[in-house]
Amino acid sequence: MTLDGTHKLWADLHRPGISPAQADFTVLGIPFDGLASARLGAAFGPERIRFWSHHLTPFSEDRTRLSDLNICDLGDIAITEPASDFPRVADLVAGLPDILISLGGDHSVSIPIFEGQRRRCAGKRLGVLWLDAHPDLCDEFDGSRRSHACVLRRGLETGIDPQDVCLVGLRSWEEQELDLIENGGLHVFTAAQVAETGMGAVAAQVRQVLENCDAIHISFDIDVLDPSAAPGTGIPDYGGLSMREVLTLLKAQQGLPFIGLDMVEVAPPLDPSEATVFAALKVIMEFIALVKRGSPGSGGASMGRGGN
Ligand SMILES: [Mn+2]
Repeated sequence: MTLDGTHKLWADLHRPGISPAQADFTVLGIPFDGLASARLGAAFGPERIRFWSHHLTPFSEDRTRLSDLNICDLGDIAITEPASDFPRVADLVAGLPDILISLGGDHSVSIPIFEGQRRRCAGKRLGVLWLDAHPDLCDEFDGSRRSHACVLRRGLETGIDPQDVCLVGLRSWEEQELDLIENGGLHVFTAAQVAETGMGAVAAQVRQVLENCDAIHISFDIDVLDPSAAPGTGIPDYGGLSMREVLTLLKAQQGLPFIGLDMVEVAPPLDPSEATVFAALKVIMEFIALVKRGSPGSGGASMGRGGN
């Protein structure tokens, strides 16, 4: 056993010294939980996710070989004051040439990520796959318009068309969100619908929506999973998805033009087993493999140019 890792960072995929232009994926940590409304801890997500990435192998579960891919890990961007620091995140994302993998942080850090992705897809249709127990469609929450409960509302204000947004795994609501949920034109697939109709059917409907888009960003709140699988998150809500359902959903989207994945609300201090961190890593590594499988003949920095 090697306590400091049997592999290098990101299962050996991180290439020290390369730039995003030379990489297939750029990783950015945003260790900030100052806009979470309940239990803190998500600020420790990036460090623990990176730490345990040293113990993963460069393969997906279907044995897709990942070792010819290049990750540029830019490290963390510190958020002290969201009003002045969020724009730095947006600017960085807007200038990326490759696929973003961001590590939260509470979900509020995805507000500038949506802004950045929207900017780099100017004039194109940006689709969103939103996996979360919550729709985060509040206009204001806890006295802030940047709360982690307002993220998708702010995203829509950047010009993302509700018709290009699929929300999967929802099961918790605020009164102020209901009008947009019921009449806003978004594609809503609740956790209960997934249980009743099966993820295979839901995944096919999601694909029909996202196929119309020029670029796709996945926003992944770890609380979309059932708390029995991922308890280390600020506001656990039972009746959630299984990891297998999540993987079925992702696999059905192969070949779509992905430009990013944000992984948020992973709060390691709230789960001493750290299984929640491994859940996040499973999604990240399977996302990397999904992108590779969807880019025939890829490998190296030629793939993953969906949004540019
Ligand atoms: Mn959530």
